[in-house]
Amino acid sequence: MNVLLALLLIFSNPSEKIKIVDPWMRVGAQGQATGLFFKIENNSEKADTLYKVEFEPAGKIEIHETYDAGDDMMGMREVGQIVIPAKSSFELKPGAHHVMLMKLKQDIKKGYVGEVTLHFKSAGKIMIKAEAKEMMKKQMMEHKH
Ligand SMILES: [Cu+2]
Repeated sequence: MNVLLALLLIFSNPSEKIKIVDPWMRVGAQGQATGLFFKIENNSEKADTLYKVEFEPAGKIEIHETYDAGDDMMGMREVGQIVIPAKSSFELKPGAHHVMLMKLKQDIKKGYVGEVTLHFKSAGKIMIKAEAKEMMKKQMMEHKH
């Protein structure tokens, strides 16, 4: 067990300057838009920037932030990029920053696994697989038996 743990640490840590944790997307219908979420861990000594996302089934992709539009309304607006400072992490999640997958060319159904390419200024291209899930607020309920 200790050996295994040590091996895991060796293989997972130092080389991965940028690590993507728990990627997922919300289900969506053809022609509509949906959200892509994940946590970015920057283990390097310098800041890095996520500036572009590619996902073939989306006709248009933007990086969004959510803001308080007053009157209990939430708005979304495009931000060109996300900067992750050195030795820190940044979480994209519902109600906050997210990747907007727009003009979907197909339905994204529950259980679908999408291949997404993230572009970072320093770390370059990182490929991830994001599974489609139905709703946002009960990620914590996944561990039920
Ligand atoms: Cu959005």
